[in-house]
Amino acid sequence: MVKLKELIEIEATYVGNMKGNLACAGCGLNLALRHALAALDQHALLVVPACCTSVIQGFGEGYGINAPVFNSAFAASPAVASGFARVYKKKDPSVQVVVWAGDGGTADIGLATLSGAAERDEDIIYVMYNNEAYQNTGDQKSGATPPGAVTTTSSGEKRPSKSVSRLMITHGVKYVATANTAYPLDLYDKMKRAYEEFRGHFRFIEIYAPCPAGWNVDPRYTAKVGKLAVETGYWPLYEAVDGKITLSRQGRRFLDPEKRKSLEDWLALQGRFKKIKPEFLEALRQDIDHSWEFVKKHMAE
Ligand SMILES: Cc1ncc(C[n+]2csc(CCOP(=O)(O)OP(=O)(O)O)c2C)c(N)n1
Ligand code: SF4
Repeated sequence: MVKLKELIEIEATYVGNMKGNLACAGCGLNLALRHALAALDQHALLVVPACCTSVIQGFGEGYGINAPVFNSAFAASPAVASGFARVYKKKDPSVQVVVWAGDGGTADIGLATLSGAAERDEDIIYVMYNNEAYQNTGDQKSGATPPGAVTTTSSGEKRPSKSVSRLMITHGVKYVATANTAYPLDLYDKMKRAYEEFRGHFRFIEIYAPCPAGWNVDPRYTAKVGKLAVETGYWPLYEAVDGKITLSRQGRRFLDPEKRKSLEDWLALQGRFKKIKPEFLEALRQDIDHSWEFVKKHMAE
Protein backbone atom coordinates (compact mmCIF):
# COMPACT_ATOMS: atom_id res chain seq x y z
CA MET A 1 0.00 0.00 0.00
CA VAL A 2 1.20 3.51 -0.78
CA LYS A 3 2.39 5.33 2.34
CA LEU A 4 0.90 8.63 3.45
CA LYS A 5 4.23 10.42 3.02
CA GLU A 6 4.53 9.07 -0.53
CA LEU A 7 1.00 10.13 -1.46
CA ILE A 8 1.65 13.63 -0.15
CA GLU A 9 4.81 13.81 -2.26
CA ILE A 10 3.05 12.50 -5.37
CA GLU A 11 0.22 15.00 -4.96
CA ALA A 12 2.69 17.83 -4.40
CA THR A 13 4.32 17.04 -7.76
CA TYR A 14 1.11 16.63 -9.72
CA VAL A 15 -2.03 18.49 -8.71
CA GLY A 16 -4.97 16.92 -10.55
CA ASN A 17 -7.58 19.41 -9.43
CA MET A 18 -6.55 22.96 -8.85
CA LYS A 19 -6.85 24.97 -5.68
CA GLY A 20 -9.68 27.48 -5.74
CA ASN A 21 -11.89 25.40 -8.02
CA LEU A 22 -15.66 25.66 -7.68
CA ALA A 23 -16.29 22.70 -5.32
CA CYS A 24 -18.14 23.48 -2.08
CA ALA A 25 -16.15 23.46 1.17
CA GLY A 26 -15.50 19.92 2.37
CA CYS A 27 -16.59 18.30 -0.92
CA GLY A 28 -15.85 14.55 -0.94
CA LEU A 29 -15.92 14.35 -4.71
CA ASN A 30 -13.14 16.95 -4.94
CA LEU A 31 -10.94 14.78 -2.70
CA ALA A 32 -11.76 11.64 -4.70
CA LEU A 33 -10.76 13.38 -7.92
CA ARG A 34 -7.45 14.50 -6.49
CA HIS A 35 -6.39 11.04 -5.30
CA ALA A 36 -7.67 9.24 -8.39
CA LEU A 37 -5.89 11.55 -10.81
CA ALA A 38 -2.66 11.17 -8.83
CA ALA A 39 -2.90 7.39 -9.19
CA LEU A 40 -3.32 7.65 -12.95
CA ASP A 41 0.00 9.44 -13.21
CA GLN A 42 -1.04 12.07 -15.76
CA HIS A 43 -2.35 9.52 -18.27
CA ALA A 44 -6.07 10.13 -17.72
CA LEU A 45 -8.49 11.40 -20.32
CA LEU A 46 -11.74 12.09 -18.48
CA VAL A 47 -15.20 11.70 -19.96
CA VAL A 48 -17.59 13.58 -17.69
CA PRO A 49 -21.37 13.87 -18.04
CA ALA A 50 -23.33 16.70 -16.43
CA CYS A 51 -22.63 16.59 -12.67
CA CYS A 52 -20.80 18.52 -9.96
CA THR A 53 -17.48 17.60 -11.62
CA SER A 54 -18.46 19.55 -14.72
CA VAL A 55 -18.74 22.59 -12.43
CA ILE A 56 -15.45 21.87 -10.65
CA GLN A 57 -13.66 21.64 -14.01
CA GLY A 58 -14.64 25.25 -14.72
CA PHE A 59 -13.88 26.88 -18.04
CA GLY A 60 -10.63 27.69 -19.71
CA GLU A 61 -7.25 26.06 -19.84
CA GLY A 62 -5.71 24.95 -16.55
CA TYR A 63 -8.58 26.19 -14.44
CA GLY A 64 -10.21 23.39 -12.48
CA ILE A 65 -8.84 20.05 -13.61
CA ASN A 66 -5.29 19.46 -14.74
CA ALA A 67 -6.19 16.72 -17.28
CA PRO A 68 -8.06 16.62 -20.60
CA VAL A 69 -11.83 16.50 -20.06
CA PHE A 70 -14.56 15.73 -22.56
CA ASN A 71 -18.12 16.58 -21.52
CA SER A 72 -20.61 14.09 -22.92
CA ALA A 73 -24.38 13.95 -23.02
CA PHE A 74 -25.74 12.60 -19.75
CA ALA A 75 -26.64 9.06 -20.79
CA ALA A 76 -23.77 8.58 -23.23
CA SER A 77 -20.49 8.69 -21.24
CA PRO A 78 -19.61 4.96 -21.46
CA ALA A 79 -20.39 4.94 -25.20
CA VAL A 80 -18.33 8.10 -25.81
CA ALA A 81 -15.49 6.69 -23.67
CA SER A 82 -15.59 3.45 -25.69
CA GLY A 83 -14.93 5.43 -28.85
CA PHE A 84 -12.04 7.32 -27.25
CA ALA A 85 -10.54 4.09 -25.85
CA ARG A 86 -10.55 2.44 -29.28
CA VAL A 87 -8.98 5.47 -30.98
CA TYR A 88 -6.30 5.94 -28.31
CA LYS A 89 -5.41 2.26 -28.36
CA LYS A 90 -3.96 2.95 -31.81
CA LYS A 91 -3.00 6.59 -31.43
CA ASP A 92 -1.40 6.66 -27.97
CA PRO A 93 -1.87 3.59 -25.74
CA SER A 94 -0.44 5.43 -22.72
CA VAL A 95 -3.77 7.31 -22.46
CA GLN A 96 -6.22 5.80 -19.98
CA VAL A 97 -9.82 6.74 -20.71
CA VAL A 98 -11.82 7.27 -17.52
CA VAL A 99 -15.52 7.92 -17.15
CA TRP A 100 -15.98 10.10 -14.09
CA ALA A 101 -19.67 10.32 -13.18
CA GLY A 102 -22.03 10.79 -10.26
CA ASP A 103 -24.57 8.28 -8.98
CA GLY A 104 -27.43 9.90 -10.89
CA GLY A 105 -25.48 9.67 -14.14
CA THR A 106 -24.51 6.07 -13.36
CA ALA A 107 -27.22 4.28 -11.40
CA ASP A 108 -30.08 5.90 -13.33
CA ILE A 109 -29.44 7.91 -16.47
CA GLY A 110 -26.32 6.20 -17.86
CA LEU A 111 -27.13 2.66 -16.79
CA ALA A 112 -27.89 1.28 -20.25
CA THR A 113 -24.66 2.52 -21.86
CA LEU A 114 -22.70 1.46 -18.76
CA SER A 115 -24.09 -2.05 -19.10
CA GLY A 116 -23.19 -2.11 -22.80
CA ALA A 117 -19.60 -0.95 -22.25
CA ALA A 118 -19.17 -3.45 -19.39
CA GLU A 119 -20.50 -6.27 -21.54
CA ARG A 120 -18.12 -5.36 -24.39
CA ASP A 121 -15.27 -5.25 -21.85
CA GLU A 122 -14.11 -1.87 -23.14
CA ASP A 123 -10.70 -0.63 -22.01
CA ILE A 124 -12.13 1.98 -19.64
CA ILE A 125 -11.95 2.75 -15.95
CA TYR A 126 -15.43 3.81 -14.88
CA VAL A 127 -15.52 5.78 -11.65
CA MET A 128 -18.87 6.36 -10.01
CA TYR A 129 -18.47 8.82 -7.18
CA ASN A 130 -21.46 8.29 -4.98
CA ASN A 131 -22.81 11.36 -3.22
CA GLU A 132 -26.17 9.61 -3.03
CA ALA A 133 -28.32 12.10 -4.94
CA TYR A 134 -28.33 14.48 -7.91
CA GLN A 135 -26.31 17.11 -6.08
CA ASN A 136 -25.41 19.55 -8.84
CA THR A 137 -29.04 20.41 -9.35
CA GLY A 138 -29.89 20.61 -5.64
CA ASP A 139 -30.06 17.17 -3.99
CA GLN A 140 -32.77 15.33 -5.90
CA LYS A 141 -33.20 11.63 -5.02
CA SER A 142 -31.34 9.09 -7.18
CA GLY A 143 -31.49 5.30 -7.29
CA ALA A 144 -28.48 5.30 -4.96
CA THR A 145 -30.09 7.42 -2.23
CA PRO A 146 -30.19 5.31 0.95
CA PRO A 147 -33.42 4.45 2.80
CA GLY A 148 -34.49 7.18 5.21
CA ALA A 149 -32.48 10.03 3.64
CA VAL A 150 -34.51 13.15 2.97
CA THR A 151 -33.80 14.88 -0.35
CA THR A 152 -35.50 17.82 -2.06
CA THR A 153 -37.74 15.38 -3.96
CA SER A 154 -38.33 12.69 -1.31
CA SER A 155 -39.07 12.60 2.39
CA GLY A 156 -37.20 9.39 3.24
CA GLU A 157 -38.15 6.06 1.78
CA LYS A 158 -37.95 2.39 2.68
CA ARG A 159 -36.82 1.27 -0.75
CA PRO A 160 -33.29 -0.20 -0.75
CA SER A 161 -30.62 1.76 -2.59
CA LYS A 162 -29.36 0.55 -5.96
CA SER A 163 -25.83 -0.87 -5.72
CA VAL A 164 -24.07 -0.48 -9.06
CA SER A 165 -20.95 -2.22 -7.71
CA ARG A 166 -22.93 -5.37 -7.02
CA LEU A 167 -24.53 -5.05 -10.43
CA MET A 168 -21.11 -4.78 -12.09
CA ILE A 169 -19.87 -7.88 -10.25
CA THR A 170 -22.83 -9.87 -11.50
CA HIS A 171 -22.21 -8.41 -14.98
CA GLY A 172 -18.88 -10.28 -15.01
CA VAL A 173 -16.71 -7.14 -14.92
CA LYS A 174 -13.02 -8.03 -14.54
CA TYR A 175 -12.20 -5.61 -11.71
CA VAL A 176 -14.72 -3.95 -9.38
CA ALA A 177 -13.81 -2.05 -6.23
CA THR A 178 -15.46 0.09 -3.60
CA ALA A 179 -13.52 2.99 -2.10
CA ASN A 180 -14.13 5.94 0.18
CA THR A 181 -12.67 9.45 0.30
CA ALA A 182 -11.89 8.98 4.01
CA TYR A 183 -9.43 6.21 3.05
CA PRO A 184 -7.19 7.98 0.50
CA LEU A 185 -4.38 5.39 0.55
CA ASP A 186 -6.81 2.57 -0.18
CA LEU A 187 -8.49 4.68 -2.88
CA TYR A 188 -5.16 5.49 -4.51
CA ASP A 189 -4.08 1.84 -4.49
CA LYS A 190 -7.32 0.66 -6.07
CA MET A 191 -7.13 3.24 -8.85
CA LYS A 192 -3.50 2.33 -9.49
CA ARG A 193 -4.26 -1.40 -9.50
CA ALA A 194 -7.14 -0.86 -11.93
CA TYR A 195 -4.83 1.15 -14.16
CA GLU A 196 -1.73 -1.05 -14.05
CA GLU A 197 -2.96 -4.59 -13.52
CA PHE A 198 -6.20 -4.81 -15.46
CA ARG A 199 -5.46 -2.64 -18.50
CA GLY A 200 -7.40 -3.78 -21.57
CA HIS A 201 -10.52 -4.60 -19.52
CA PHE A 202 -13.52 -2.72 -18.24
CA ARG A 203 -12.96 -1.69 -14.63
CA PHE A 204 -15.47 -0.18 -12.21
CA ILE A 205 -14.73 1.72 -9.00
CA GLU A 206 -17.43 3.17 -6.77
CA ILE A 207 -16.26 5.87 -4.37
CA TYR A 208 -18.26 6.99 -1.36
CA ALA A 209 -18.05 10.79 -1.55
CA PRO A 210 -19.80 12.74 1.23
CA CYS A 211 -21.54 15.91 0.07
CA PRO A 212 -21.76 18.40 2.97
CA ALA A 213 -24.04 20.73 0.98
CA GLY A 214 -26.64 18.14 0.05
CA TRP A 215 -26.44 15.95 3.16
CA ASN A 216 -26.57 18.89 5.52
CA VAL A 217 -23.26 17.94 7.12
CA ASP A 218 -20.78 20.34 8.68
CA PRO A 219 -17.90 20.53 6.13
CA ARG A 220 -15.49 19.78 9.01
CA TYR A 221 -16.94 16.28 9.19
CA THR A 222 -16.48 15.06 5.61
CA ALA A 223 -13.73 12.62 6.65
CA LYS A 224 -15.53 11.64 9.88
CA VAL A 225 -18.76 10.83 8.04
CA GLY A 226 -16.82 8.87 5.40
CA LYS A 227 -14.89 6.90 8.02
CA LEU A 228 -18.02 6.07 9.99
CA ALA A 229 -19.72 4.83 6.82
CA VAL A 230 -17.12 2.03 6.84
CA GLU A 231 -17.02 1.57 10.61
CA THR A 232 -20.79 1.19 10.92
CA GLY A 233 -20.76 -1.47 8.20
CA TYR A 234 -22.72 0.76 5.83
CA TRP A 235 -19.94 0.89 3.20
CA PRO A 236 -18.03 -2.41 2.83
CA LEU A 237 -14.58 -1.83 1.32
CA TYR A 238 -13.61 -4.52 -1.15
CA GLU A 239 -12.14 -5.50 -4.48
CA ALA A 240 -13.66 -8.13 -6.75
CA VAL A 241 -11.52 -9.77 -9.43
CA ASP A 242 -13.48 -12.00 -11.83
CA GLY A 243 -16.43 -11.86 -9.44
CA LYS A 244 -14.50 -12.99 -6.35
CA ILE A 245 -14.55 -10.50 -3.50
CA THR A 246 -11.62 -9.76 -1.18
CA LEU A 247 -12.29 -7.41 1.71
CA SER A 248 -9.84 -4.52 1.95
CA ARG A 249 -7.51 -4.50 4.93
CA GLN A 250 -8.86 -1.23 6.35
CA GLY A 251 -12.48 -2.39 6.51
CA ARG A 252 -12.12 -6.14 6.97
CA ARG A 253 -13.00 -6.27 10.66
CA PHE A 254 -16.48 -4.84 10.04
CA LEU A 255 -17.56 -8.12 8.53
CA ASP A 256 -18.25 -8.91 12.18
CA PRO A 257 -21.37 -6.95 13.24
CA GLU A 258 -20.05 -6.89 16.83
CA LYS A 259 -17.14 -4.68 15.71
CA ARG A 260 -19.33 -2.07 14.04
CA LYS A 261 -19.97 1.38 15.47
CA SER A 262 -23.38 2.88 16.21
CA LEU A 263 -25.47 3.60 13.13
CA GLU A 264 -27.52 6.20 15.03
CA ASP A 265 -24.40 8.21 16.02
CA TRP A 266 -23.31 8.33 12.39
CA LEU A 267 -26.76 9.36 11.15
CA ALA A 268 -26.89 12.13 13.78
CA LEU A 269 -24.02 13.90 11.96
CA GLN A 270 -26.13 14.17 8.79
CA GLY A 271 -29.08 16.54 8.60
CA ARG A 272 -30.66 14.44 5.86
CA PHE A 273 -31.37 11.71 8.45
CA LYS A 274 -32.73 14.07 11.08
CA LYS A 275 -36.01 12.72 12.47
CA ILE A 276 -35.58 9.41 10.63
CA LYS A 277 -38.66 7.24 11.24
CA PRO A 278 -38.14 3.81 12.91
CA GLU A 279 -39.37 1.93 9.83
CA PHE A 280 -36.85 3.74 7.61
CA LEU A 281 -34.06 3.03 10.07
CA GLU A 282 -35.04 -0.63 9.96
CA ALA A 283 -34.98 -0.51 6.14
CA LEU A 284 -31.49 0.98 6.28
CA ARG A 285 -30.33 -1.83 8.59
CA GLN A 286 -31.81 -4.40 6.22
CA ASP A 287 -30.02 -2.75 3.30
CA ILE A 288 -26.72 -3.05 5.19
CA ASP A 289 -27.40 -6.72 6.04
CA HIS A 290 -28.24 -7.40 2.42
CA SER A 291 -24.99 -5.91 1.14
CA TRP A 292 -22.93 -8.03 3.59
CA GLU A 293 -24.85 -11.15 2.58
CA PHE A 294 -23.85 -10.43 -1.01
CA VAL A 295 -20.23 -9.88 0.02
CA LYS A 296 -20.10 -13.15 1.97
CA LYS A 297 -21.70 -15.08 -0.86
CA HIS A 298 -19.13 -13.84 -3.40
CA MET A 299 -16.04 -13.92 -1.22
CA ALA A 300 -12.88 -15.54 -2.59
CA GLU A 301 -11.91 -18.77 -0.76
C1 LIG B 1 -30.26 15.07 -20.14
C2 LIG B 1 -30.05 15.96 -18.95
N1 LIG B 1 -30.94 15.91 -17.93
C3 LIG B 1 -30.77 16.70 -16.84
C4 LIG B 1 -29.70 17.56 -16.78
C5 LIG B 1 -29.57 18.45 -15.56
N2 LIG B 1 -28.52 18.01 -14.66
C6 LIG B 1 -27.26 18.50 -14.74
S1 LIG B 1 -26.25 17.90 -13.54
C7 LIG B 1 -27.51 16.96 -12.90
C8 LIG B 1 -27.28 16.16 -11.66
C9 LIG B 1 -26.30 15.03 -11.82
O1 LIG B 1 -26.34 14.19 -10.70
P1 LIG B 1 -25.26 13.10 -10.47
O2 LIG B 1 -25.01 12.32 -11.68
O3 LIG B 1 -25.64 12.32 -9.26
O4 LIG B 1 -23.91 13.92 -10.16
P2 LIG B 1 -23.69 15.05 -9.03
O5 LIG B 1 -24.40 16.26 -9.52
O6 LIG B 1 -24.25 14.53 -7.76
O7 LIG B 1 -22.21 15.26 -9.00
C10 LIG B 1 -28.70 17.13 -13.63
C11 LIG B 1 -29.97 16.47 -13.32
C12 LIG B 1 -28.80 17.59 -17.85
N3 LIG B 1 -27.73 18.38 -17.84
N4 LIG B 1 -29.00 16.78 -18.92
S1 SF4 C 1 -22.94 19.92 -4.07
FE1 SF4 C 1 -21.86 18.31 -2.92
S2 SF4 C 1 -20.78 17.04 -4.45
FE2 SF4 C 1 -21.38 18.98 -5.43
S3 SF4 C 1 -19.58 20.32 -5.23
FE3 SF4 C 1 -20.93 20.72 -3.46
S4 SF4 C 1 -20.23 19.35 -1.81
FE4 SF4 C 1 -19.35 18.62 -3.76
